[in-house]
Amino acid sequence: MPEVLLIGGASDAMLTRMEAACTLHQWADHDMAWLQSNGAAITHVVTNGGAGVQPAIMDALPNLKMISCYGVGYDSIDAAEAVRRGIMVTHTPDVLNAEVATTAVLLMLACYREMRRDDAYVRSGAWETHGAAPLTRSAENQTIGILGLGRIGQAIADKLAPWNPTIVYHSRSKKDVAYTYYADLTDMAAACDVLICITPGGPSTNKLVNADVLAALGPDGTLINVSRGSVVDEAALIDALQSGALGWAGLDVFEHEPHVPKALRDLPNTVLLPHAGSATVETRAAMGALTVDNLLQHIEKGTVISAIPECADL
Ligand code: A2R
Repeated sequence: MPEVLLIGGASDAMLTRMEAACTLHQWADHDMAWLQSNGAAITHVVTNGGAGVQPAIMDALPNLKMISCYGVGYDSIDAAEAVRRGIMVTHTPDVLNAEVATTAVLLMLACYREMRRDDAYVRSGAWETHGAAPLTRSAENQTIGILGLGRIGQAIADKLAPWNPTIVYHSRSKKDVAYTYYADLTDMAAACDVLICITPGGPSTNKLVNADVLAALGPDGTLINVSRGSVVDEAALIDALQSGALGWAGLDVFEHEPHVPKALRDLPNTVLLPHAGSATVETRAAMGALTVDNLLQHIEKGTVISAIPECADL
């Protein structure tokens, strides 16, 4: 049976299917010394977007043929190096589009309608002692900028339709869509009420949302990040939220997860989630199924369902 290294967790359903078709080694049970002795037998890795495959692990797997990544983002895997070594890498696009889009809309509405504040208002008894809570802002008819109009970005635009937004977007290339394209992110931020980040992580998007972009979004602006923490300059974000240069932030991702700076946790104008964009039972099951489908198809036929773009020609 092919030998597979599992980095990170897997559901029971995933484990059952994998254990029936391969010899599964769990990285959590081993260390680098074990890998140096046993790595040559391993042909496949199953990992997730957070753990990826660190360079030292890739180096210790000279016969690695395929990496199946659970998650659409794969910035923790050196894709160029994988291609150079002829290693196929797959991920789980599309099956999480709707869920991550729901998370983005949820964060945006929670900011606009002050869900945290009003929930605390009821729980503290303040409603009974102080009367009605202060008014909130309407999320209707806003100009919403999508940074990264890909699969999930489009799903977010679709899901926002009932709030009658004007959708605009910034990405590297102009798309064949009816929304207005901004070649410059700061220009787009200046035109927006809300900026929603949904690009991949990695070097090309590192701190794309910097102090200038946040200042352009402005005191009445709302930043939503459901992409990667690295896309936003977190220190600049904290400064902007503390000074009032930026109004609100709804964040699912952070620079050094699971660490979230106390300054962000203390701010009343933030809504924070623990990287839960796709974290429902149903969507995680679909992601797990596609992760194992890719693995088993590669083992059985040498083909895959959803290669990362860099590996499309392998
Ligand atoms: O490359 P383009 O022009 O198609 O734009 C892509 C955009 N993007 C960028 N935009 C501005 N500056 C960059 N340096 C840059 N790099 C990429 O992000 C495209 O519009 C979008 C990505 O779309 P998809 O590849 O379809 O990814 P998907 O499935 O929407 O997932 C996005 C990310 C994942 O990589 C995870 O990090 C996260 O959502 O869950």
